[in-house]
Amino acid sequence: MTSHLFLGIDSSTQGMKASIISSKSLGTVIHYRAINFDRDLPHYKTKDGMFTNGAQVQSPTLMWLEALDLLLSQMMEDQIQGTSTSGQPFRFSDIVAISGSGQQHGSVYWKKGASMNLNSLDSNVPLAIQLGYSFAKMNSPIWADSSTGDQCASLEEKMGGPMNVAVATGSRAYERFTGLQIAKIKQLEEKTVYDQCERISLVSSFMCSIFLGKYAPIDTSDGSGTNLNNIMANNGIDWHNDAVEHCGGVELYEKLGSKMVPSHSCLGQISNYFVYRYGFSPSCNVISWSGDNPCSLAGVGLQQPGDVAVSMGTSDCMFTFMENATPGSDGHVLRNPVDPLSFMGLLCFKNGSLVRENISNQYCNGNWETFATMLNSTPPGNNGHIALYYDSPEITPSTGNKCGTQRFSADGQLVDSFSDPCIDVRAVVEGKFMAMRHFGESIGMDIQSCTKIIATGGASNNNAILQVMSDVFGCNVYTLDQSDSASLGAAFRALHGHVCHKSKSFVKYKHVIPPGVFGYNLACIPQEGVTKIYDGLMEMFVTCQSKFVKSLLS
Ligand code: ADP
Ligand code: XUL
Repeated sequence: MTSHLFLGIDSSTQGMKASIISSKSLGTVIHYRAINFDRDLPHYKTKDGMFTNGAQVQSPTLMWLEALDLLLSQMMEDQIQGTSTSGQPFRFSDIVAISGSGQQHGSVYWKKGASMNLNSLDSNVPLAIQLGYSFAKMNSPIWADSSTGDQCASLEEKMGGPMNVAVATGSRAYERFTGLQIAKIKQLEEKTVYDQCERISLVSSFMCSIFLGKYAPIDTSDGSGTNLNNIMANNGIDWHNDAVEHCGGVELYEKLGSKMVPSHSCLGQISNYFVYRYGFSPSCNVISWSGDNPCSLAGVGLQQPGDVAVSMGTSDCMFTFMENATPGSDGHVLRNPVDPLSFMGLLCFKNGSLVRENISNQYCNGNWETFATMLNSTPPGNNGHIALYYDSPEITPSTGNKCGTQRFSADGQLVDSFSDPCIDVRAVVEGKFMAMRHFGESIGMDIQSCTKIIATGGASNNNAILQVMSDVFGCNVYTLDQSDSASLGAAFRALHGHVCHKSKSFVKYKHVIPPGVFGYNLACIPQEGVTKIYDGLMEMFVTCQSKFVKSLLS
């Protein structure tokens, strides 16, 4: 019997990754491939996939297109050679549905007339070449950007304060959220970009458009990262009129597309480009793409209220399944990507893997094993030493467009440096998890009764880091066989969307991807008596954090 395959692609900050699963054995990833932008596409000259210019952070739009062709051609080679991660052969022609995941908030500006190019893609010409002139802006602002402080202030003022924006859209105005990025472009680049642009996509709907060969709508879950959405009405498919008109004027409705769609929507069949160039079946369904954190939620199997996951990719994120929305001044509420009636809570910390990497490069020769050994050589609680490393402007807590590092001795006094680099290694890890614990509680995540955390993303490969997570939260930490939950979640969502499409109605995610599919591996359990050390440290940590943020913002 032919197996039905499902493909999920993650277009993330530092790379692009693909997972193929089979309906026959959902627990096995048939094939996984990843490319890294800096390494595999060095001619774009990105650093960690980005161009950073102070608070402004962008990525080259064409790099994502070139990456997609590179990834698929590598996979086609694997198919021909008969090599796959699982040892099981696969064929693109057996893929019945595809979906994907995009780094959240990033935006792509299609030039007037680009839809014609998209509708008539030539399978003989690489995407980055034939779509080379299709964009009003060659670099896309991405989630790491924090240059829109003025636009945030203006939206919050217009809507009657941060809480009003949060209640309306799920989050108060955040610098990286797409609506504020659009507002800035409209103000600064009106004639050259905004007026010339016929459509604005998120990274997710941009990549989905390529697969569809026409503009794809934005899904409700990733659309919740724009500050332009109406989080409550009609299961989140509407734009919020006040926000849209303030950020981009009435013309923005057309540029965004009339409505958002639930994340499980089937949007049509794959473009002939992929049929002729890579051998996909013309009947392959394209399911709406979504954000990377929403896809990770699907990939780690959060299925009920209270389930918590921590993703440690470029950014560190903590997210949870929520039945009801209670947006507040910290964190975000998004529509849920696997259940259109419920929500997901999200906290995002910008200074995640790259800050750990900096410490590792500085003190551990960039070797993660040395990092783990140094971490383990220091006692939990770090003898009271605390430090905050905001190499780039932090999102949670918000430091606006300011960055910096502060270290504190056990009595809460500022110090220039620690006596031993091992203290820095522990401080960078403990500080992140204490911040997560603090902000998690403040947005109503039930940290006290949480019994398990699922860890994912690049840094979840490091058990010493996971042990600190387990100790700070006082609960068991689990990992999945594949640490890239975003592309896996996208593949699961492809199957889910396909089943909903076939059934002509919504089918519960857990009926399609049963909880038993997620082979969780117990990575760490809290060490006896250690969580108490962090219970005692939390107050001091929060005081140091507030002091530092205050000094940065003053
Ligand atoms: P993204 O999806 O945002 O592109 P990934 O989930 O692929 O990011 O994670 C990439 C990050 O993972 C790298 O920046 C690296 O610092 C981190 N990483 C990879 N392996 C380890 C490890 N063993 N220990 C700690 N961090 C790691
Ligand atoms: C989430 C966020 C990042 C990006 C990139 O709000 O800004 O996690 O999704 O991973």
